[in-house]
Amino acid sequence: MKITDARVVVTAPGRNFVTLVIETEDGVVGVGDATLNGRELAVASTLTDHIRPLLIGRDARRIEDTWNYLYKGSYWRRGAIAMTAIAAVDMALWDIKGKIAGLPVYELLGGASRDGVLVYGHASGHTFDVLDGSVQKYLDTGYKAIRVQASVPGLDHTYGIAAGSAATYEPASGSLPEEDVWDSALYLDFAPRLVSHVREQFGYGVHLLHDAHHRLTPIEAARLGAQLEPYRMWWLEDPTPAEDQGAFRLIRSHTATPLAVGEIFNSIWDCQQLITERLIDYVRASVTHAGGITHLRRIFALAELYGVRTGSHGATDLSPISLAAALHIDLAVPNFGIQEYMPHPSPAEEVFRTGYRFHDGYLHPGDGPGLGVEFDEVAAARFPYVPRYLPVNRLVDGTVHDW
Ligand code: GCO
Ligand code: MG
Repeated sequence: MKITDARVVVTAPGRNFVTLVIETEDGVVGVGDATLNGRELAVASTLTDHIRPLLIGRDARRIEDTWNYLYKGSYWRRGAIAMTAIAAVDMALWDIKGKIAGLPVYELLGGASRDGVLVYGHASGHTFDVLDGSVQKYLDTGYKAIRVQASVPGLDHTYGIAAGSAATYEPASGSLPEEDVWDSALYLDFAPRLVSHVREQFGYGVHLLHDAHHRLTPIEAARLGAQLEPYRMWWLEDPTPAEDQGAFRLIRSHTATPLAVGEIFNSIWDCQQLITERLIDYVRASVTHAGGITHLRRIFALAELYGVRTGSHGATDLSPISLAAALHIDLAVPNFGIQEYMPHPSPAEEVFRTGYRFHDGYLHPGDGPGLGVEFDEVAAARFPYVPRYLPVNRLVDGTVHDW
């Protein structure tokens, strides 16, 4: 079954998404997500200028061979742009395979290991009052797990807080990134108060998560983890930048608060030490940024050997195709932990018609063949690309800081 076309569509229904559409000589069409927040056009060019010519004429059924051809064949390995491009091809080929078989992708991955995929929602607020309202909304909708973030008093702007009653926090449009000012001392005083407040208001019947967004030093992270222990978090996310995997030994030796890391990882090599030394509890690699279903499965299989569970990134910059692919994997793998879920901003649903469904705190990918997402290219053309950057973080004295 030869590939006859592979085209990239960049569209912004509510936010930017990059989608790869692969067509075959039999008329079966597969779709893959290639969105890399703030670097969308680089992945689009990699796919259009360098990968498309390699795909035309290849057998769409040879997923593993195509993955290795693109990964090993390019000589230059890994990196967010290359791995996101390979991921999009891989997702589209799994979509095609499911459609040929007439089966949802999770059936091809070994079938369902559970009835539904536990998800966590994002509650946030500029004040505790707004945060409480947001938590209550998620509880009323049936969520069993909630990430809690609030503006740090003393800082002008804290990343990850939705404006007003909005459910998402998208980067502002513009030709330059916004710049935030960060102060770890203010944050470290505030974060335990934030979580303690939520426990006082809502008790211990809901799982709580919190994201530190790579901003701490290892010893700061160790202290925060220890202070959060009484509140029995589901996880503390990205306490430090994880390029330094060994730093987690220090954090781990000081705290029993579970740790989740990996939304920016793009290969198994980024988390090899974290997993094999059991330095984390959840690996957050995503299907779009970590090489597609083929590679993410390998990361999760390695994690399974060491008792590390999955907790994939699922913010709105991962398109509905990515979320669908994640749900198929989540449903199938034995060591699933939790899936991040932020419903996509309107009008994404006009462009991506999804088959997944939310019920009582769980998502299910649906039982349609393939990934179960229909991509409407005519609708996509109505929403042209808008340049947007993720913000940049600086310390009070102007030093660029991790974020
Ligand atoms: C999360 C993330 C997001 C990312 C964003 C980057 O845990 O959901 O940290 O807020 O920053 O997805 O593109
Ligand atoms: Mg995060």
